[in-house]
Amino acid sequence: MKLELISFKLCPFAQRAIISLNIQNHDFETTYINPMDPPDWFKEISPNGQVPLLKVDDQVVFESLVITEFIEEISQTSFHPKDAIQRANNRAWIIFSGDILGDMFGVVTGDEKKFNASKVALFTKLAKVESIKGSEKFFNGDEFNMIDAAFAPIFMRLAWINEFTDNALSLAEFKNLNAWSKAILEVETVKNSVVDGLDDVYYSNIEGREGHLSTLLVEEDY
Ligand SMILES: N[C@@H](CCC(=O)N[C@@H](CS)C(=O)NCC(=O)O)C(=O)O
Repeated sequence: MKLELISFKLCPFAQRAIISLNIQNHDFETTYINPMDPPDWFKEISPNGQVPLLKVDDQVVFESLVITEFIEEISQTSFHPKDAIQRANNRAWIIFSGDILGDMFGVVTGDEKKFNASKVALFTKLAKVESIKGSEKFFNGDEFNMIDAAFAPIFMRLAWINEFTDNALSLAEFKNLNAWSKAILEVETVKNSVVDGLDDVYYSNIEGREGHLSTLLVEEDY
C-alpha cells in the first residue's frame, strides 16, 4: 500500500497525521502544498479542499481524525487504549481538541475583541481538560497514544506563542496540562513532526495576520 500525505507545513491537523504515521511505523511520502492557493491536481482529488489528505494508492482519505483512525486500522500496533470506554472517551476528547484549535485560530488572527473572546473560549476549554486530566505522564498513563498526538500541535503552538510574547497564553494555572504539555513536547516523534524552523514561520505568520496577538510579540531576533 503506497501512502502519500498531502500536507501544509503550518497545518496542525496535518501534524496529527504525521505523528500517527511515524509512531505506527509507516513509510510514506509527504507532499507540501498551500491549501489557500492549491494546485489543480489537488483540487481534482480533494473532496473538501483541505489538508491533510492521505493518498492510499489511487484512493484518498480526508479529515485528520478519520486519517488517524484509518492509520490505526492498517497498523500492526494500536495507538489507542484497549478498554472500550477509555477509547470512546479518548475519541471524544480528540474531537474536543479540534474545537480548541478553532479557538487558537481566533487568538492568532483576531482583532483585540476577537482575541479576547477566543482566549476566554480557549481557556474555558483548557480548564475542562485540566479537570479530567490526571497526573499521569500522558493522557492515559505512560504510553503515548493518539489523544496525545491530537493535543501535540496545540501544545507546540501554545509554547511558541508563550515564547514569542510575554507568556500571553501561559498554562501555569493548569498544573496537569502544563506537565502533560512538557511530556508531549519532549517526544522525538512530536519534535520531528514539523519541518526545521517552523517556529520562525509561525512567528512570521502571527506578524502577517496583523491581529491583536501580533501587537503582543516581543521584538527579538527570530
Ligand atoms: N477538519 C479538518 C480541518 C483541516 C483544515 O482546516 N485544514 C486547513 C489547513 S490547516 C485547510 O486546508 N484550509 C484550507 C481551506 O479550508 O480551504 C481536519 O481535521 O482535517
